[in-house]
Amino acid sequence: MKRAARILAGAERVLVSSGAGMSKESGIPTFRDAMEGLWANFDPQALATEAGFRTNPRRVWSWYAWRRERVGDARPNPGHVALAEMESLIPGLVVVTQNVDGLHREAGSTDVVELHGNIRRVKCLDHGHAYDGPLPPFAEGEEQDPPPCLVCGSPLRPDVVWFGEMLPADAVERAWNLAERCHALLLIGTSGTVWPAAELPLVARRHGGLVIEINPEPSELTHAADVFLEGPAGVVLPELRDAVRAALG
Ligand code: BV8
Repeated sequence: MKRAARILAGAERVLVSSGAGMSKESGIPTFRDAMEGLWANFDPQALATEAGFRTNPRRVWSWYAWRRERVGDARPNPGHVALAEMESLIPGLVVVTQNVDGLHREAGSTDVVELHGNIRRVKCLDHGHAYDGPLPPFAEGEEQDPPPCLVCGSPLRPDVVWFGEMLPADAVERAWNLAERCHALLLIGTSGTVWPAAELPLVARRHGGLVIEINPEPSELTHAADVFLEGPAGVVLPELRDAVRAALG
C-alpha cells in the first residue's frame, strides 16, 4: 500500500480503469454473476449482442430492463466515493470505465470515460435515434417487448456496446491517449477478459506507466501489475486515498 501511495502521490497523470468489481459492493452483480436466478441458463455473450436482440428482442430488452432496475436502486459504494475524493489529491486523475451503471459520476468523479456506454441511456436499433422519454416500469419475472422508436418505429435498445460492436471512437481515442501518457494506471475490479478494454494497462506499461491493480483475486492482467493490492475496492480504495494523502504530507 505504501509503494502504491508513493507512486500515485508522485504522479501528475493517473488513469483509473475500472470493471464490474468496482460496483459489486453497490449490489450490482458483476457481468458474469449477473446471470443469476432468472437468467442463469442464458449466456451473456448471447444476450449482449445485436444478433441476440434481433433473435429475441423481448428477452434481451427484459434482461436489460431487469439490470436497469438493479442499477437504479444502486448507490455508489465507499470505493467510488474514495476515488472521487482522490481527484483533489491528484488533479490529473481521469476514470475510464467498462461499467455501464453511471456510479462513478454519481459518486462525484468529474471526468469519466464510458467505454461500453450506459445502461440508463436508450436508443433505437436501426438508426441510433436517442430516446430520453419514460420507459415502462419493469417488475421482476415479467417480460416486455421493446417499445418502438418515436422517430422511425424500430425497436428501442440499451445504449451500451454489445459484443461484436465497435466502442465509441471518441472514448477509445481519449482512453488510449490517456493510457499512453499516464505516469500510473490504477486497475480496479476487472477480470481483464474483455477486449479491447483489457489492453489499457498494457498500453500504459509500454509507455513507461506503472500499473497498480486492486482486486480480491488475481486477474488476467495481474502479470502486468507493478503493485497488486488484494481486496475489495470498497475497502482498499479508502485506505489508498488516506495513504496518498499521508504521502503528500
Ligand atoms: C470490439 C456492455 C471491435 C454490455 C460489455 C480482441 C480485440 C477486440 C475484440 C475482441 C478481441 N478478442 C475478442 C474480442 C471480441 C470481444 C471480447 O472481448 N470477447 C471476450 C469475451 C473474449 N470484444 C468485443 O466484442 C468488443 N468490441 O472489439 O469491436 C470489433 C467489431 C467487430 C468485429 C470485430 C471486432 C466489445 C466488448 C464490449 C462488450 N460489452 N458491456 C452490457 O453490459 O450488457 S462487456 C461487459 O463485460 C462489461 O462492460 C465488462 O467489460 C465485461 C465484464 O468484465 P469485467 O468488468 O472485468 O467483470 P468480470 O465479471 O469479468 O470480472 C469482475 C472482476 O471484479 C473479477 O476480477 C473479480 O475478481 C473482481 N471483483 C469482484 N468483487 C470485487 C472485485 N474487484 C474489486 N472489488 C470487489 N468487491
